[in-house]
Amino acid sequence: MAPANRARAALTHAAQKAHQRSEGPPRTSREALSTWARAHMPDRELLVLSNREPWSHVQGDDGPRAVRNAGGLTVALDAVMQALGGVWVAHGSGDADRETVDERDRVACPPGRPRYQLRRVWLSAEEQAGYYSGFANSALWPLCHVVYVRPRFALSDWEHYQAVNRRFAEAVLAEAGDRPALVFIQDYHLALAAKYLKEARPDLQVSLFWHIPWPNPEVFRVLPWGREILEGMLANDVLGFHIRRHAMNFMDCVSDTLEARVDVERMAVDRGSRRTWVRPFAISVDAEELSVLADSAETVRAAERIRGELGAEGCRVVLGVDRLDYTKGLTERFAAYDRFLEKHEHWRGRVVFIQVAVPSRIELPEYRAVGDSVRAWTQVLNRRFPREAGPTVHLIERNLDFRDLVPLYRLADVCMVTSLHDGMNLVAKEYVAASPDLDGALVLSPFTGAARELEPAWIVSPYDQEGMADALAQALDTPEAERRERMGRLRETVLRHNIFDWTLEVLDTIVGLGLRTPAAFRPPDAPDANGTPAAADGTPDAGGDS
Ligand code: ADQ
Repeated sequence: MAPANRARAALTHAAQKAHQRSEGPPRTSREALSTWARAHMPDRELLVLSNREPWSHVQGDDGPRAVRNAGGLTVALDAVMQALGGVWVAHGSGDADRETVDERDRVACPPGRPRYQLRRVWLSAEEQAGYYSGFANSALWPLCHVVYVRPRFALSDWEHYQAVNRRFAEAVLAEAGDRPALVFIQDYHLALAAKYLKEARPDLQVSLFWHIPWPNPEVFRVLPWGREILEGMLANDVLGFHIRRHAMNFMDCVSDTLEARVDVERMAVDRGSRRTWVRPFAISVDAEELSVLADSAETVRAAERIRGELGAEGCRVVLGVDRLDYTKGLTERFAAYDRFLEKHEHWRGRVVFIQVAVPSRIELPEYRAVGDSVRAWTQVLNRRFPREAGPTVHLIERNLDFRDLVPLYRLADVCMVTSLHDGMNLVAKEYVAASPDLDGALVLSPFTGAARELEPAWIVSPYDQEGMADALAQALDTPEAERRERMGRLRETVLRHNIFDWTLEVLDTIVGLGLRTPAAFRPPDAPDANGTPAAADGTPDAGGDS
């Protein structure tokens, strides 16, 4: 390298380091979350309930092998569970799961370093088809996402959904015994679990986080069992959504459907003798870990190796990373890419598009159709816009390990997130966290929860093909200084609020609002702010028999 170039490289490096320092440390570390949990939840067991298990066992050449079902949420809850040592109840889906549990269907986790118990619930193929593929993914998922895919409402799916929710609740109750416990339920697979839990144990503290959007009443009212779903959800003490809009939509649906007092100012719903607090909590990623991994020499080397393998030397790289799901706007993205190359000719042959797409819910026809569409578009684009050094579009249809995904984030000059509707979208935040050199640009759909926080992105509607093609061109054409400045602001936002902040906020709110709930709405035996148990009629216990 010539001395002038070396000097410039050193100055750039110094400026990046200074910028990274100015971003400051994340507010909550994994250790801080563990310390908080031990200090604030010492007297009750934590029970997490989710459809997906944090660890699966799969058959390997030398017998069962433990596989971590990674994801920001699993990692954060795993940290709390390791600190507190509770029980995680989930569907046992690995092909060696049954071989690895004890007589109570439990396996100690993390394997090899046991700190908490995973209690597996078994579902038959029929239950899985009705509860998961049926009601959860063919009725609730399209209903909540409002992307013009018509939800399917089948009575047998609904019956399986109720039965499986009850099965999960029974497993939680068996694990709780008669001890005080805080149950933290995840997502739309388990809308009814709280109701079954509270029927048996009104004193349990039960909360649900809903990871997908919530529709407005006009959309919601087509659900034949809308009343039952809302009643089930109102059995929770705290209900969390990613953004305020989804929380408000939920409260509007309650107002329209049930006899209940909806207090918009306090964000609380009172029904009979129960109160449910409704709150927004924006989920995030383990931003610091991603940033450090992306900054490592190993990642930089891997990124350059991939560049060579894909024939992308001298080219800019555009990236998409998604489950193959119709809500992610993949067809719209490919169509916009086609228009981009058609209209912005100077980029032809100078940009490579990498789409990493993990197959998802392939038992459903709508999902197989997304795969077909993406494969067809890849062929069309590669035919229309050939390049000498390699294909214009690379479609990688598999699940990548984080160590393989982060180099792609690092390599990408632009990441496209084009969801037609999305609760949050973690890919947007992962990409920003994994761009420590500030060399990147995010094209982001306004219909993601993430768009509320990531305003310096190039925000454009996936329904606007022309706009998306132009936004992509702008993201590539914008001078480097502005691109870096925008990425710097995005990183500041993502690093300031990580997945451990989210977990701490949710748990702290559950504990704190439990204390603030007026006695009239508190279940018998639940302690008030002074730790005084309430009397059976809900009034505070006078503390003696005099
Ligand atoms: P998802 O709809 O699954 O999550 P998203 O938030 O983007 O969507 O998370 C996807 C995760 O899967 C990311 O961590 C990403 O890295 C990973 N992933 C995607 N494709 C992959 C591949 N090919 N290989 C490896 N990993 C891949 C739901 C809601 C979202 C909400 C999250 C969390 O739909 O709106 O943000 O839950 O609450």
